[in-house]
Amino acid sequence: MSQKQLIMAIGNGGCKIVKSSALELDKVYIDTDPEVVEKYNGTRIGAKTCGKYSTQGDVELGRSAVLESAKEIEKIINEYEKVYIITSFSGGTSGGSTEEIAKICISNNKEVTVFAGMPFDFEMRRRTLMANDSFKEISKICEVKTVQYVQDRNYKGTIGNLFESQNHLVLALLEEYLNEEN
Ligand SMILES: Nc1nc2c(ncn2[C@@H]2O[C@H](COP(=O)(O)OP(=O)(O)OP(=O)(O)O)[C@@H](O)[C@H]2O)c(=O)[nH]1
Ligand SMILES: [Mg+2]
Repeated sequence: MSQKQLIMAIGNGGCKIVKSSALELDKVYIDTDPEVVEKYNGTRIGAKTCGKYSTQGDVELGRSAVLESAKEIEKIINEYEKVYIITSFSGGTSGGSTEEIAKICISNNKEVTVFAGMPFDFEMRRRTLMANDSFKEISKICEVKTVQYVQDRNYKGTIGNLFESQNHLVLALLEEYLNEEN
């Protein structure tokens, strides 16, 4: 593939997924949460919109954060032709910011595909509802591929192990996509 490609992690879950990827493509980490941004040496969006914290689950704040920081996003994507967004739906950043960033990519003539983990059964039902909404809305503007990790009822491992399993599945989806493209 001769096109310049960028992997963009969005939100806390997205950053964790991308951090575990061995793919040798350029990577950026984006979040509204200053702690996460520091940890991954990423870019903070929406500092005025969100203040000290992240969107704390507010999709509308996630959207506003991107509008506040649109210039930074445009600068980041400028040299690329294809953007692969990796996220984990159900947060305000993963849902609201992802949708607005995808719109910026499209209006700057970038190809954009979203790869997202969906919430686990043990999380609050509200998270599943929010994730489903984000999937529906973002699917209207670009391709969205999701991973729904189904837990075994007798699973005895830790939550950390479950997240890791889902991280691998999301990255496998991206790798499969890249192989098909090349
Ligand atoms: N696959 C995976 N998912 C994770 C991980 N950590 C958190 N998540 C999931 O990510 C989803 C979204 O939560 P966050 O990533 O914290 O939300 P956010 O996008 O940062 O948005 P805010 O609401 O602004 O904090 C939740 O359903 C979490 O279960 C992880 O390590 N791997
Ligand atoms: Mg967060």
